[in-house]
Amino acid sequence: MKTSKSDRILQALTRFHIEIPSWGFANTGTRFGKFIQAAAATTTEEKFSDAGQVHLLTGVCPTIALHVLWDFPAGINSTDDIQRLSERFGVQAGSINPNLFQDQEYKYGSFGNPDPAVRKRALSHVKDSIEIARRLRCRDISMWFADGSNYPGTANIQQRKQWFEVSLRVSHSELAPGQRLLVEYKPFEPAFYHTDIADWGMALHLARFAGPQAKVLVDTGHHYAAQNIEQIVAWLLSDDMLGGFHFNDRRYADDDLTLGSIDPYQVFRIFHEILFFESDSGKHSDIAYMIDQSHNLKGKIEAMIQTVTTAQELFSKAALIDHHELRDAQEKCDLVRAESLLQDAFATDVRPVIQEWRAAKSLPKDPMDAFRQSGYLERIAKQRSARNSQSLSSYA
Ligand code: RM4
Ligand code: MN
Ligand code: MN
Repeated sequence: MKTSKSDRILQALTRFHIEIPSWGFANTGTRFGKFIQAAAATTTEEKFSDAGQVHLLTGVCPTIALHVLWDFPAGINSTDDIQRLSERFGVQAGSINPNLFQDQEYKYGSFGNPDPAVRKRALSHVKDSIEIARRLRCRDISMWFADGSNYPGTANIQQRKQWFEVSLRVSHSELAPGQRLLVEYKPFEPAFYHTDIADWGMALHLARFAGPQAKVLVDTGHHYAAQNIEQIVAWLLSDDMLGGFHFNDRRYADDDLTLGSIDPYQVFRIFHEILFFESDSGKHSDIAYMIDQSHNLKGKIEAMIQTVTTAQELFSKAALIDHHELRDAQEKCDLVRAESLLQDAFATDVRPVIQEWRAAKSLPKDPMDAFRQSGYLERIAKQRSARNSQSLSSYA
């Protein structure tokens, strides 16, 4: 590979970080049940420990996304514990995710619930989440709502839109300077007739309504099957409204599969739009790259390492595209030349350069192999198996 090409890769790698989700290390399942893994994390401490391993071996995951209900059992009073875990395991608290979907009160919605007492409760949970984020010096509060309805006529869609507008604006007013409210959208599931924030247009509207520190969060699994996600990314970037990603892959719905396992070209095209935007505009995009996956069958830490290395590879490939030449081909409507620039970059094997970069940073050249050699998995499986065997294996 030419030096100029490997330089582009090395430059891209230097800036690439990705956040891992605490819930990705715990037992998760489908609506038909959970398959328990002996090594799954059973406590927040274990989630931090596993995240620490991923960061230790890859060097690019300095933060962990936390879910308030699952990781802060004492709410705001859990922040000191989290701080201690951060110091002990070498990973900082990252995005803070309020949980507005699990409690019984939220059966008919949170911000969209017809009962004002439930809406108030949801808002107060968001305020607590913002305070948690402030205490831990976390920038982003990621808002995902399960709100919606299952049958036509059962929910007042317009009224609920207004409730969302008001509650998000109030939430925004609680933010400290520099903090951000990220609004996630999802077209269906758990609700199957309507979802209150169903697509990026609705999320964009609500983020704008909430205030200048609110941005849109794109979860790659939250689209209809044929949606052109990179176009959404390009539009949000041009309006300075793209806050971050929840990366995962999918074949059918919100499958939460490993990034790039089904369609790596899709992820590559997303990264390309981001890098092309930067070179076109001269602006540096300030996007939180986060993983939102749940591995029911794969080993959780292995799946996370696989995701992180795939993300690095696809980001590096996208960095190979010569933007100057691409613009020229686009202007001349030289279609095949333009398209080939993407295809050639995608086809390039960037792994040797990534290995070189790892070696220069005293990281293992092959993080997966290093993990398998480390004995960590065997150790935690032994320590955790008794606790995991008592875990519920069914949702019913
Ligand atoms: C949702 C959504 C959220 C995540 C929950 C657990 O489908 O992707 O981001 O927090 O799952
Ligand atoms: Mn998500
Ligand atoms: Mn999801």
